Amino acid sequence: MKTLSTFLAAAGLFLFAGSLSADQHGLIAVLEPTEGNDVEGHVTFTKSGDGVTIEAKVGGLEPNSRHGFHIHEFGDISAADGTSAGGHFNPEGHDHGLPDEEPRHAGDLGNLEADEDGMATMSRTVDDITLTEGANAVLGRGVVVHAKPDDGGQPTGNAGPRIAVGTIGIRNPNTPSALASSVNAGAENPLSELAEEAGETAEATGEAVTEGTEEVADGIGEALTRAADALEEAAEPKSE
Ligand SMILES: [Cu+2]
Repeated sequence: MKTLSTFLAAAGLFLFAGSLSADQHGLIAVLEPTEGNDVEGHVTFTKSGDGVTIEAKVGGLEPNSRHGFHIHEFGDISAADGTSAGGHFNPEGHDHGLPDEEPRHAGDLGNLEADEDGMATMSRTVDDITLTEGANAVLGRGVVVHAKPDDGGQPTGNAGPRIAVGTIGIRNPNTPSALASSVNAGAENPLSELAEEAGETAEATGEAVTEGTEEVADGIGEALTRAADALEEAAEPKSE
């Protein structure tokens, strides 16, 4: 009985820790290109007061283009064309709309706007989704980048095929991608570079320590051998 209750307590703690980390660290969707496309990036979801801040960094788009950008119902990205992600995430059964319109689908994030390098960043705080709680929770759902702009038309904005998709999961706070998302993106991201440098330094330090320790051990070994030789010599009777 004691074992069982200990086990249940541990399991409860584990579940608690799971939802706690999702709320503390936020969520991330890593976007992968659908078949025939080269678009990739990531989207983070961070608790912000009563709302959720969504930050996206997406590359590989056509220069100066606009692309419909939505949370979709399913985190299933198994279909090569992304259709397995289903329709727009719309837990309240509203009509489609652009982000500054009400009502609209909870998953309606409007458009990504690519710069001349085909890179798009977006930051938006919304109050109609949650990370993990209730019917509007986005954990486990999908993010879709479309080939065409979302024009706000019914039923889903006429945004065309899906060029990148990702599943929304719990973010690891220790990865460079999580760091990168908290600042303005761009190819040269100072934070992710810093994180990379810190990682390399830590690795180099680790190697140096290992090498140094080995050298010291070698040195001690040699000194002991010399001392033993000297003792042996001293113990030997002088025959000369
Ligand atoms: Cu969509």
